[in-house]
Amino acid sequence: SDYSREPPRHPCLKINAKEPFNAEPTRSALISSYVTPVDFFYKRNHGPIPVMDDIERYSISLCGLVENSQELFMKDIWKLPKYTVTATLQCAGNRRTAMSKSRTVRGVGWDIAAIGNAVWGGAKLADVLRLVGIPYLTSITQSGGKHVEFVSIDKCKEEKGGPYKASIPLSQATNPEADVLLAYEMNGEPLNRDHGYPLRVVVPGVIGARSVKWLDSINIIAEECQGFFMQKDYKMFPPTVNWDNINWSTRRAQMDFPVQSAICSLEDVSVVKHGKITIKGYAVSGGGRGIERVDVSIDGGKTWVEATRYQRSGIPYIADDSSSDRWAWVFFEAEANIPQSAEIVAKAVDIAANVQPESIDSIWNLRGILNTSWHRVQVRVGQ
Ligand code: MTE
Ligand code: MO
Repeated sequence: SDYSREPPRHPCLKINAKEPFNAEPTRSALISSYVTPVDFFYKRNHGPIPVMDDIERYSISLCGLVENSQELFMKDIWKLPKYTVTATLQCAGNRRTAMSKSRTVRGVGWDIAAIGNAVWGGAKLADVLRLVGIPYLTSITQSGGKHVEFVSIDKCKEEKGGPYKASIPLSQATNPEADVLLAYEMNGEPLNRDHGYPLRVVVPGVIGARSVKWLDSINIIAEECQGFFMQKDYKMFPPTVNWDNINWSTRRAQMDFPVQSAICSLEDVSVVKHGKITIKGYAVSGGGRGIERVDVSIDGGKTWVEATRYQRSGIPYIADDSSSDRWAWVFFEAEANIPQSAEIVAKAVDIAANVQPESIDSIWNLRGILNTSWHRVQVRVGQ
C-alpha cells in the first residue's frame, strides 16, 4: 500500500496508528466546542487516503436491483436539495484502550475521543434513491432489493486489497427522517481528504463504520453487504467468546450505538487544586434517542447528582425538543467539592431509559467494541 500521499494533519492529534492513519484529539480539545473543528475530529482509516483530483470526472454508480441504473456526477448531487444535519459520529472502538486493560482485545487502541460532532452538508440518500425510481419509505424493491450497499474507493488489507464497504437497510435509506446523507461538506467546508472527499455517507445514530467515506458506488442488494467490516468485524460478542470458538455468523452487524458518556475535563488520574472543580464531558445515544439525564458521582458511584445538559451553550438541552439536535451529542457539566481524593464517575440515561453498564467485564468482547461502561477518573487534591 502507498502512504506517500497522505494529507497534512494537525500536530495536536494523538496518533494511535500511523499506517493506516488513526488519530484522536486530546480530551480537552474534544469538548472545547459543541461542533468539533475538522482538525480535531478523529480520523479512522483502514488504508491509504485516496487521491481524487479530477472532481469533474468523479461519479458514483447506482446499480443493482433497480429499474434504471445510473451514473451520478457531483453536479447531479449538488442539484438535489441540500440538507445540513448536525450529527455525532462515533467509532465502535471508542474507549477500547480501557476495555483492553480489563482483558486483552484485538484492535486499534482509542481513549475516549474516537467521537466527534459535525454539521454535515449534502443530499439526502432518500432523494438520491428517488432519482433511480425508489420511492420514499421502501423496504423492498420490485426486484427484491432490501439493502443499500456503499462501496468506497480506498483499498484495505482486511478486504484483501479491495475497497471498504458496508450496507444499511433500504427502509432506513429511503426514510427522509433518518437523515442519511451523501455529504460533500463538513462544518460548512468541502469535505477534506481524511473525512471522505469528495463524497461520503453519514448514517446518523449508527456506529461510524457504516458511514462509508470516498464513495464509489451504491448497490441495491437483496442480502446485507458481505464485506469484512459487516460480517467479520464490528459485531458484539458475549464475554465468553474467544478467538478459538468465535462463529461470526451467529451475530448481527452492529448498527445503532448504545448510550454513551465520558468525562473530558479530567484525565484518568489528575491532581486538582483545593475547592470546586468542574466535571464536563459528552453524552450521546444511538438511533436518534435523546439524552434524558446524565448522573455524576464523586464517590465512585455510591451517590449521584444530576449534571446540567446543553448543546449550543446557554440553551438547556431537552431531549426530543424541536430546538435540539436529534442526532448530536450533548455536553454535560457539574460542579463538585472534592475531598482529599475521589473517584469521579459519569453515566448517561437515554430517552428509552437505557443506562450505561457499570462494569467493563459485563460487556467485555474480544474485539473491544462498544465500551460504554461508566466512565471513571481519579482525582487527588494537591497544591
Ligand atoms: N470508509 C472508508 N472508505 N474507509 C474506512 O476505513 N472507516 C469507517 C468509516 N468509513 C472507513 C470508512 C470507520 S470504522 C469510522 S469510525 C468512520 O469512517 C470514521 O470517520 P472519520 O475518519 O471521518 O472520523
Ligand atoms: Mo470505526
